[in-house]
Amino acid sequence: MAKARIGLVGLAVMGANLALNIAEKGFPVAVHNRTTQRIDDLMAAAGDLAANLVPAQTPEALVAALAKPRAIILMVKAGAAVDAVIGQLAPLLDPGDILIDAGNANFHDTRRREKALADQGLSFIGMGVSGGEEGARHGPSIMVGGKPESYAVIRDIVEAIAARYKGDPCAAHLGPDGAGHFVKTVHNGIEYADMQMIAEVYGLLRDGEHRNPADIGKLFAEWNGGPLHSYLVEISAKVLAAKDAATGNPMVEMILDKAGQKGTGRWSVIEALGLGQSASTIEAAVGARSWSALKPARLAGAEILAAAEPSGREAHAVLDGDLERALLAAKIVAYAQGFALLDAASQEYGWDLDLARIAEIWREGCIIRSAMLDDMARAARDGLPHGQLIFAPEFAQKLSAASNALRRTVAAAALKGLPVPAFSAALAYFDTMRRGRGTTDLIQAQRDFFGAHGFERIDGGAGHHGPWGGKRTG
Ligand code: 2AM
Repeated sequence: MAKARIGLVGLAVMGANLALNIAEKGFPVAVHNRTTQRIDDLMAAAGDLAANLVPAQTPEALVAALAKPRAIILMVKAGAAVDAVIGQLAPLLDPGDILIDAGNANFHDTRRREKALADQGLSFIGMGVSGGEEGARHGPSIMVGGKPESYAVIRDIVEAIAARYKGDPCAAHLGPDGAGHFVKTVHNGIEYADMQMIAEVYGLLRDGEHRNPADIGKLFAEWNGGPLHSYLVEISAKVLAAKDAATGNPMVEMILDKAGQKGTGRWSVIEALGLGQSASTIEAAVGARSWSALKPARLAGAEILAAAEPSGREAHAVLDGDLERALLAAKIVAYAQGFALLDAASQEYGWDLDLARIAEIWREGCIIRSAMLDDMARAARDGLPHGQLIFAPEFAQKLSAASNALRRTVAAAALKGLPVPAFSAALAYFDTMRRGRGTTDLIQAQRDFFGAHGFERIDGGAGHHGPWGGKRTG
């Protein structure tokens, strides 16, 4: 048999679906998994596509099945498993061969692996893949980091298996080493914020307006026909309409309110802080998931803090129209913070990220795909004033028009005693960025008072000290 164009290791759900996608696009793909039963299962389930799958029972057989230069996709558990598989394969490979990590790696790991493998003459690509199981099978969004010449070897395959937006593949080489995995991390961070904001609307309608899930789901389905059109609003509508087969209750009401997380949201926040930024909407979403895990404490808190129940909470209605605009405004801020984070990292690591291209490859295939990303891509192409998406004319106008709805929503939530951390963070950022004069003059004075840190004067010059006399303590 002719040699396979590409190899794939790791045949859990994502890997198996990606292998079928590659096979379907006409590329012979050699497949391997540590637990070989998964190889047999895939072959059995592949139907006609089995003709393009080459089962390899061992890493050696996998390597032997590949045309040179060999390219092998790793779709194994992020972390130690990636290093373990690299450790197995690298000694079997020749200079010029390429390993491609398609999992959700921390980009610092990707940079480390790229360096280590380069020392052995091997190429390493960090490839972010978004779209879940369905995307992997029928077209994900693919964010590639690595050497351009390595990407050139697999580009035809990557573009063939990616989702398409009006014919344009949702796949791109975004920069060297960890760039692809970093962009995927921020994609996931934005996803966290987007999901949290939708959940905050759900909470306001459920606990503030006593609306049932089916009713809220209908509202989301309506919104999905307008400017909020997006995969996450669409699936939220479907989720809220679903009934639990066992009890007949709305499915969502049978689900424990404790959200899981794997790390990409947290990494976004950590990287933002490390770069001197604050992706506060993403932080709010990550924090909300962490707080959700404190279920027993929250149940206790409902009793211990019962006296704090706000009075007159029914008086502060939140209106559907306001909620729709509030979600739009908050979502724009979340994406803006995500793009600002990408820009900061791009400068720090010398990646030269093309923000417009990133927005373009997120238009289809990935979890945050939405109508708005095409507009964001256009805005980024035109250049973001001061690097801020919220200053781009179209978005400045949209935000300004929706900002009072966001304000009323956050105010109503506060008066009702309902938490909306991501909405609140979005509003605080918006109000900070539209005020030329902030309040850190006082912070600088405080710092100078206790630490003699000095300050800049508005009439010029740095390193000034205030008239605090001998009162300084440190
Ligand atoms: P398994 O089926 O043998 O467990 C997701 O867990 C995927 O990562 C699975 O394909 C799993 O293989 C693989 N995986 C996890 N840890 C691994 C390791 N240390 N070596 C090889 N594959 C691993």
